[in-house]
Amino acid sequence: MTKCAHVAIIGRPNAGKSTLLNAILGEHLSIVTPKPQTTRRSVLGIHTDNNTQLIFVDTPGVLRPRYRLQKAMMQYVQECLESTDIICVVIDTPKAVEHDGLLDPMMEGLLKSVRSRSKVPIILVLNKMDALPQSKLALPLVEQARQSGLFTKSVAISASQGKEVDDLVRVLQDLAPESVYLYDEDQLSTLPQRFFVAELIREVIFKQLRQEVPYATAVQVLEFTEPEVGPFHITADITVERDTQKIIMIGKGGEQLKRIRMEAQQAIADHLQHGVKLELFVKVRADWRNDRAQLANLGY
Ligand SMILES: Nc1nc2c(ncn2[C@@H]2O[C@H](COP(=O)(O)OP(=O)(O)OP(=O)(O)O)[C@@H](O)[C@H]2O)c(=O)[nH]1
Ligand SMILES: [Mg+2]
Repeated sequence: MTKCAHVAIIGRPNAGKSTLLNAILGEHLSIVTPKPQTTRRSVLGIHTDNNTQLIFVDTPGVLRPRYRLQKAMMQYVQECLESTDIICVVIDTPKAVEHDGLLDPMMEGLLKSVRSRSKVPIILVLNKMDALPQSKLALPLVEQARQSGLFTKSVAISASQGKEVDDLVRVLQDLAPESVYLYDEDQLSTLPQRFFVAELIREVIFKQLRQEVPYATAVQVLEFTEPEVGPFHITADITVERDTQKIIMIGKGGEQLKRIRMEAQQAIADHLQHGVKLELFVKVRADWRNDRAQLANLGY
């Protein structure tokens, strides 16, 4: 008999949730940057091995929403928690040891409310162990987790180095209930190719631009054609909130936008394993992060 489980990956912004999903799948499926609030919606990734299918959902980092966009992001987290068989709570261990403690009030509130409704197993994933001077420094967190009564188990890993990720997968496989597979064994995601293309462009923007601009940016693929010969043609809109941000995005003589285009074109070609010709257009939509219609239009 096969087993199958939905696994929610939740945690604070920048804890390494998307890095973990990618490490488990061995693919760059969910974008990763050094900046918090990189992930904006749920990213589904399927891992089938050992007679067990784990359907992971990487989610946006848990925060107190200021914009309507962030409200939508938190809605994705809530929806994911309501329909999952297992929850992985990822924490930035060095940061928790030095400043934050195990859980901030928001995360604690979220997990307590899950606990009050259901017996779903919650696994504490102590991430970034490579960046902790000594692993024993994490022991007080493990003890705190035990005392909280919220967690089924703790696993210490390094997602970026792929260390102990297999142990975590085994723990999840053991917890999965007997069930038929919900997806084909070789299926990696249910999201369309256009989504991954737009995300790769957003990842480059997060890496190349500073301060508020990446946060005020949305990317939408307008056209994706696959001619019989030659590169795929992809055109995408980059939406920002203000003219000043558009000026930064384009740069002097178009230099900045060219850098974004070149790096994104390469990343997309690597992802699709096919030549790509990418065209980008920068548009201004005032205050889109707070506008319900604009958000829906941009896929949030
Ligand atoms: N040293 C170290 N860094 C890590 C590890 N895992 C992730 N990181 C880094 O932490 C940063 C954030 O990683 P992400 O995977 O984007 O984090 P996230 O939790 O998905 O962040 P949001 O989507 O913003 O909520 C990146 O710079 C990663 O390279 C790890 O195990 N060790
Ligand atoms: Mg992420």
